[in-house]
Parts: sequence; C-alpha cells; structure tokens
Amino acid sequence: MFSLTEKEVQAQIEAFAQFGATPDGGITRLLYTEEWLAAQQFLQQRLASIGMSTRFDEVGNLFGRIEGTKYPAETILSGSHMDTVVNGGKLDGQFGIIAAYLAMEQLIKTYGPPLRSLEVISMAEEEGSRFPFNFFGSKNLFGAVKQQEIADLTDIQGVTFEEAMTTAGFQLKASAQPARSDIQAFLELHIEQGKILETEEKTIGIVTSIVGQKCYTIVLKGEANHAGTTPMSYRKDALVAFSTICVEATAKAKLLGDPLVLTFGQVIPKPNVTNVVAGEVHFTMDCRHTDEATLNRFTTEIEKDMKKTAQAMGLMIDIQLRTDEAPVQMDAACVALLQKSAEKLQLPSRLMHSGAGHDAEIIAKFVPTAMLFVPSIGGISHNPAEATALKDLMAGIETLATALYELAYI
Ligand code: HGY
Ligand code: MN
Ligand code: MN
Ligand code: MN
Repeated sequence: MFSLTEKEVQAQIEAFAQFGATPDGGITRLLYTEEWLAAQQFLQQRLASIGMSTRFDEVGNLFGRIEGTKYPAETILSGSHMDTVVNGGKLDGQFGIIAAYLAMEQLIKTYGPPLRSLEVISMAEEEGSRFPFNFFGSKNLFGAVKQQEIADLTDIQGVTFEEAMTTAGFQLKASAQPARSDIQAFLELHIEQGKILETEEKTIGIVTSIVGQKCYTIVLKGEANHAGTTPMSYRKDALVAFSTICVEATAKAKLLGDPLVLTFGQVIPKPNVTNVVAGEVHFTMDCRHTDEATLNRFTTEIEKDMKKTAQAMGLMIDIQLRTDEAPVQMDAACVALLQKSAEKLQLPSRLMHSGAGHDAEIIAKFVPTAMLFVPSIGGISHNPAEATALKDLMAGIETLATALYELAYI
C-alpha cells in the first residue's frame, strides 16, 4: 500500500533522538526542558510540511490536523508522548508519534484527504520522570489538572513544576473546559517493552487492558547526625528506615506473585554524604496489578507497614499518592479493528494485556481507544538498548494506517 521505506522510518527516529541525546545512545527529554521544547517545535514543522494545521494547547500538547472532507467534525486521533525517562530509549513514546504522522501521510498520498478529520497528538508528558506526576499531557485532554495537584512538585534541581511550565511558555488550563466531543477514536502504537511478542514470534500485539497503577512520593524524616559519634542505638537513620521498608515490602510483593510489580525507582537520601547519618530520605514507590481490589489491598497494607516501621524507629513519614489509576479495558470495537487490520496484512498477532502504563489508559475513559504493540528486542525498555526490528516498526505503521483508513476513509 505504501511508498514508505525502512530508511525513512529510521531517519525520522534518529531525527527526534537528537533532542536530548545522551552519550550512550539514549534520550533524556524531560517535560518543559529546552530539548523537549525543541523536539515539539521540530515536530510542529514536520506536521506543517505534510499539510497539517498545527496547534499547541495551554499545557504543551501538540496537535497536527487534516480536515475531513465529509465529516470534518468527527476526528480520528493517534499519537503518543514526547517526553522520555532519564536515559531512555529512542522508541518509547516518540515512535508512536512518528508512526501516527507517517501513517496519515501515506494515507493522504495514496487516497487523498480523509472523510473524517485525522489528528496526530504529541502529548506533553506521560512518564512522570521530571516531576512525580504521570500522564500530565493526556490528563489535560479531557479535563484540566488542577493547580493544587502540582503545587508542591519540584524536580531534582528544585525547579518547581509551575516555573518549568511558564519558562517553556505554557500554563495550566483554565478550569475544566467542556471536553472535546469530536474525537471518535484514539489509537496508540507503542513498543511492547516486554518479551512476549518476541518469544511467541508475533509481529503485532493488540492490547485488551492496561494495568492498574499507584505511584507515591514518600518522605522519611529522622535526624541527621555525626557518623562517628552517634551510637547505633541513638540514631534516627532515615536510610536504614527506607531500607527496612523496601526489603519488607519487596518480600511481600514476591509472596503475592505475578502480575503484582513493586518498584522503588527513586531514592534520595539527605544530605547524602559519607559521614552524616541520613536525616531524610525522599523516595518513590510504583505498584501495579491487573486487579484493582488486589492493588488497593496490597498498597493499603504496605502503607500501614511503612508507618509502623517509621514509628518504631522514631521517624516521621509523609506518604503522598500521586497517581491512582485503576486497570482499564480497551474498546472492543477498536480492538477488533486492529485484529482485522493485522489479519489483512497477514501479520501474526495476539491479544495481550499491558504491564506498562500508557496515555491510552487515560484517554480510554473518554473515547473509544485501543493500542497496538510491536516487539521489543530482548524485552528491553527505559534503556538506551531499547530496540525493535525495522521490519516490525514498518509492520506497526502499516497496521495503524490500515485501521486509520477504516476509521477515517470509509
Ligand atoms: O511506567 C510506565 O509504565 C510508562 O512507561 N510510563
Ligand atoms: Mn515509558
Ligand atoms: Mn511510553
Ligand atoms: Mn505511554
């Protein structure tokens, strides 16, 4: 169907990978940084060059749009997130944006303008890597993140969320405006970030549900003290308290078993020097499960355990729940459409659940939504070694284009 070449796809990926490139071949492109803004502006030019009208919304989500000739008020949306984790790979997020506009470009080249409007979205932020707030872009699509939700958030350098946002030229949305009612469907193409497709030699994964996720920022406050003159029994060592919490919670997670996952990804002792007993530890906890009741039960128990450990060691603890997303089902009709599209292209595919969180889980609450995955080599992701065979990237784009054709041209 297409004139798109593997070389063009690779070139697009490399072009965006330059924004926030890290020495070992990864990308660090955090919300509202210069490299993030440069990548969004580069995309804006790219979308305009294929005839799309482009616009940023208040918070920095970027849209590219081709008006439908017959039903312009009905919009088919596809895209993903422009931000990355620290030293992430070249595909997580940005490949879903590149695939969306390449698929649409091919459709317009092959069939002319669509009957319904086609829109690409580059979401401002999904990872929660700079500030502990996930899905900031998609959460502003059909609603408005409130000032109090980000008021106390700072990045690792102490820059506040609001300073970063205004410096980049963006602002919070005024209180929730009427949600868009024109979007008929949202499709997100993403790398699997796991090993199932590769192990089963499937080219396309079609997501049926996305895991439930609870993310916390937690502060333990003990007492900084002299490493040489403070006897062990006098210490209020926040790092020892954190370690106890981490080991005990991890043991409970292992006991409960798959698909529960528990991650203490960020741990910042203060003052973090060799000869001072850590007076404070700021850390994050990320817990996920496919079953909402199990997730809630487990995290309630861990919260209780943390408070008990802190109290027993004479420390203060402050637990803030930052992300609280229940598991989400994808839209059955969109799932069936993706299955049909993969079959049409004779691509081996399978239905599957997503252990990773995605913008699709936020958008699915408002419009019919589905996701398709392409295999991750070795299942590696959130790592510069993240990679997918070019033939699989192409297959993902073709499958997406086939589904978009059904939605926008029929
Ligand atoms: O953490 C995740 O699952 C996603 O990459 N934000
Ligand atoms: Mn990610
Ligand atoms: Mn992602
Ligand atoms: Mn995502």
